[in-house]
Amino acid sequence: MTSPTLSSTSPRPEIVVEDDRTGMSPESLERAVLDHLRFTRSKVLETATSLDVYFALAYTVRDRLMERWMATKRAYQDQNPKRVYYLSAEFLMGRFMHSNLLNLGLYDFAAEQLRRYDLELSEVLEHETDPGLGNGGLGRLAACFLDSMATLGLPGYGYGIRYEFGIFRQELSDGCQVEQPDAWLRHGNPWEIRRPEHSVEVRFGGRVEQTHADDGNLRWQWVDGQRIVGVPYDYPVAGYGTPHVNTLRLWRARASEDFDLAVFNDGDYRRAVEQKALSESISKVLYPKDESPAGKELRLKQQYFFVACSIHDILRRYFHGHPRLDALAGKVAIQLNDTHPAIAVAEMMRVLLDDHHLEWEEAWSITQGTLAYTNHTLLPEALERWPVDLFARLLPRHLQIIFEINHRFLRQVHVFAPGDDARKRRMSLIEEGPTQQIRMAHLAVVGCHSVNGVAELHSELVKRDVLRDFAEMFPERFNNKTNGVTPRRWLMQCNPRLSALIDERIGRAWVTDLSQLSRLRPLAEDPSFCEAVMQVKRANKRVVADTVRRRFGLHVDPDRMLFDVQVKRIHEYKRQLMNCLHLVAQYRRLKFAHPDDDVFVPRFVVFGGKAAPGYAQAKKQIKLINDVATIINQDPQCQGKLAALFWPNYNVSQAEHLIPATDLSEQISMAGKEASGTGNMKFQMNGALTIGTLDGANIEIREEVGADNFFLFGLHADAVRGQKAAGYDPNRFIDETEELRAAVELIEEGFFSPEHRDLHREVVDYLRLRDPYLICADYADYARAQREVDDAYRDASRWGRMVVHNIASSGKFSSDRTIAQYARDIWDVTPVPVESLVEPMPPRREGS
Ligand code: 26Q
Repeated sequence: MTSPTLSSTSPRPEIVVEDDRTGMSPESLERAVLDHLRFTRSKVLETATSLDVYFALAYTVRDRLMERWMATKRAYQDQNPKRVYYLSAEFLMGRFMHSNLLNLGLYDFAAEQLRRYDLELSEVLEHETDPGLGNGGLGRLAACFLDSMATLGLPGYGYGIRYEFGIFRQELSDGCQVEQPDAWLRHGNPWEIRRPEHSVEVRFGGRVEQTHADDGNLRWQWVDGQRIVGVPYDYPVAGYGTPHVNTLRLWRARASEDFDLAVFNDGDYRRAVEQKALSESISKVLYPKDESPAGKELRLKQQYFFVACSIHDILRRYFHGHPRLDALAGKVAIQLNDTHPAIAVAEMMRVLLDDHHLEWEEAWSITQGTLAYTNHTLLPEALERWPVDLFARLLPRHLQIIFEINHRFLRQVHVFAPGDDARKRRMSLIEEGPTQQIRMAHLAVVGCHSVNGVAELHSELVKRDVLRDFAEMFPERFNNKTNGVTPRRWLMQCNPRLSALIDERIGRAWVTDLSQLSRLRPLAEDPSFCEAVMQVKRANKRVVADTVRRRFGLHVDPDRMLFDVQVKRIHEYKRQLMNCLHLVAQYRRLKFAHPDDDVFVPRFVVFGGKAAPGYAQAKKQIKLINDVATIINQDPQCQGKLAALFWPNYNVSQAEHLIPATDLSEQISMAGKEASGTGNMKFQMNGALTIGTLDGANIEIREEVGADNFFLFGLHADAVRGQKAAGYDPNRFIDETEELRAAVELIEEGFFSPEHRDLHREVVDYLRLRDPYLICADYADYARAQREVDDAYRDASRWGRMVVHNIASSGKFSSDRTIAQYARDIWDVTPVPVESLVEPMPPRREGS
């Protein structure tokens, strides 16, 4: 599909830095914005809307990334290093403009310049729609990883899908979640560049033919079926403090032209148009993460579509410098972000066998040497499976290859454990049952040289539970890479006040070496520094309090109230319901138990997060939280003491707003269920204290900050297993725990749903009869830890010290550390120098 470019026929043009066009001086920048207004938006200042200004500024910034982007591509081409490809069905990038301004050192310039036209940069930035091409943690992790790869100067690429509709926009109507489409491309997108010359054709359906090759060998060929074209859109990913600009390449599905012609010529115009729309529906919408990922045909098509396009593209780039495939694993590392791209195992084999005529053994060793897999879940019901008959219909050749992989693999299992048929059944890539299913996690483990979990506990549990048999057979494959987050977006960008304060004390090397934050530790004993940190916190809380008043008409006192925040997807295992029960208990205490309780620590309790549209239980919890919040906020007795809010449409931008203003971070999942969590790290970095269980990366956070600076509660993972094995009865705990019993009864009697007293009966039944995530068993200890939170908060200087300890101990949780470990242990890639032809801007301290 690749059409010739100029460079393939003529000598490569030198990159010329036209200072006039892309200069960094205030004059050039001003000229550029005015030019883009005129020539790109057809406006002059007098007629421009602030959306026009946003676009003119975005193009101005983009122009200035271009030289660096081309220089980076040139450097990678010339030096031809081993490259790494991060395949992910989701990239939750967040807005681009702010971080690109910071990376180029242009933030202050832009702010000053706009001010002269009476515009606030922060308001102009609000025009950018937050690209929500992900569900939550896994998609955001992919975005942090791209940031770190660029900043570390690694030749890394992201590959994914350019969904036309991202994760739905969440509205609340009478306290219930309502999903609205997210048409994020409506106004156009200045951050992407369409690259039709690198389009790739992908096949679905058809059949497998056996042919005799000239060399006398038998070959398989996948023929006929429907063909769809993947058109790539590239996004620049700028590193910080380096000229590196890497690429995120997202694929859009289009009907292929000859397909169009053929069907249209049939004369059945209506069918032809329908078929075309059907082909293009592949990249139409991001699937929300469901409570049970039932085999949706379109989702499998999405997965194969982006994997096939990406592998094709990766090999095209590889063949530039290498005539033969035997060097592939030395030149290409492909990381699979969960099993969503796990079909890559079969696709790689198909390409090597059928298109390049390699022998099975060689193809297999190249495939395994190239691919690596990251697991992100311990919930057995969340492991992906696809019905065999669906595969037979859409990907017949891949099915054949998977059966062959399985056949050879089960022979190996037989050698490993002769006669252990139960083990073979457990390990098979094919699950037997009423319908045969392909187990994608098994395919990934068998086809990859590395399998990693995302926090120490998680990686241990992967070996002990979900993939136990595999860990016994291939122990060397299993490893841990504890997640991290980028300190650029999650500290420097979202919390300029705290960043400035840190700079004052330890300089700004922390931005690219977060371990430097440990130098703040001695300052925990310096009351003036602690007070300065708490002043920053109050300033950030005031900003949020202001938003809360304007948007929700709710008055909260940022100077007195503790801001207590739980933001993440709504899921039973994350236990938002336990937090809600505690909120009810707090309310009861104020209202009935001790109305003039003067030791009551005033709190503003914030919940936020989306529920999968089909996840009834999660949606009931949203409604309950909203009903409880409404009663509390209306009650005069709560004025200034207790307020609650379900923050609608939680996304990356809202996180950037809320996290810097949080005092208490709720990380309260049932132990053994949260693979890692990454929100926990963002809160810690921004000086929130954590109330949490021994789950995921909480354990490592607590290890870093010390037990005294972390509010721990709850059963640990083994005790959870013990409870369950012993026949768990939630009622016993409800009866034993007065505070819990009273809270449950208040909900049960319809106190929070006066119009419809039975409304929350189901949530109560859920707790009394099932409580699968042990909320009742953990409640008393949770409430105890919350009382400790109150005690600590009442002692302002103690709290300040704890906050400083938390910030100072967050260095481990930079995604730079995580990526350096992937690069060394799994990918074997090293930084590539890029000589910038443009003058780098000295990184500057940015204003708020
Ligand atoms: C699957 C099938 C059909 C539709 C959707 C899905 C689907 C989509 C997204 C399944 C899972 C996801 C996302 C999972 C996820 O975000 N996991 C989180 O990954 C983080 C990064 O490693 C961890 O920190 C979290 O603990 C983990 O929950």
